[in-house]
Amino acid sequence: MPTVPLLLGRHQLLPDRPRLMGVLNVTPDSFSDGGLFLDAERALDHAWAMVEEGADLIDIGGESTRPGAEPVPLDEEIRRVIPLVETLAPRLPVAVSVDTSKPDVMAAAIAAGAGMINDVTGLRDPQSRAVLAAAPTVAVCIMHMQGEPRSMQKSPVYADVVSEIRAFFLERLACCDGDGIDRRRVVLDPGFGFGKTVAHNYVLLRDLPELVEIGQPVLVGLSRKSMLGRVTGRDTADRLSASVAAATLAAHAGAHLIRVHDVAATRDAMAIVQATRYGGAC
Ligand code: HH2
Repeated sequence: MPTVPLLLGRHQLLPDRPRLMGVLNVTPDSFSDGGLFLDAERALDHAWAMVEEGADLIDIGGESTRPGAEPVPLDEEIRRVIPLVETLAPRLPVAVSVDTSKPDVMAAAIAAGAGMINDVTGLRDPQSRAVLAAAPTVAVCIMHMQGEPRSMQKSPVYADVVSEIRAFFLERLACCDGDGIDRRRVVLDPGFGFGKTVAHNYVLLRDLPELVEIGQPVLVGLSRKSMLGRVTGRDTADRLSASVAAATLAAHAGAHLIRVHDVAATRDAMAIVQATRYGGAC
């Protein structure tokens, strides 16, 4: 497990307990909260509410990555995301992360005060790596995805999903080293639901400690995902218990950052993990 705090611009996160990343999607088409926060006032209120509920950082996304999603043009993504970052980053007591794969959005987000870039394409674009290399206090999440959102769920195939993702992470870390992105800024995410079958996702959740062993902070996003619906038979709006259960398993397996839509409900579960795994607060 990492021993140094994760630097996120003017904020930092100690690796002493599982941390919650609250999701704020300002999109019309996200799979579970699409259209809810398109109105700027509602988006701001929701960000503040998640902080009050215990979020340790807020992840703002302007482009849905659900299976089959269409890409969003650059100017539209900037229009959705950047004014919110400009308003929230200087005022919130926690860091703002921006969920984007476009280097121009990354650069604008960093200029507006974002402390973290969350790239579901794993910094595969050299221009994105150049943006991050020029921003040494900003953290970056490198997520694994097989294929791209439009087609990723068609027929994902792995010989061994855990060792292939582990190898991908090691290759990405070496690439960051080569491009001047300090490893201490890099968070790794196996990308639940991104080019994986339901069976792959559960193997990854079970064997998460093998990825935690790499020694980087690990982020997971399981909240409301279809892998939970497939096992429980529940629709997206009715996956709270399953989401909290999955977050608990991931945190107990050593994940440091848990990306969730339901901060309040997950926070108590994290306190139990903290007491069990990290010996905190008792
Ligand atoms: N999942 C989603 C989006 N971004 N980023 C990381 N690092 N890890 C994830 O698992 C992850 C992510 C999908 O969830 P959501 O944002 O709710 O939906 P959509 O992509 O439809 O906006």
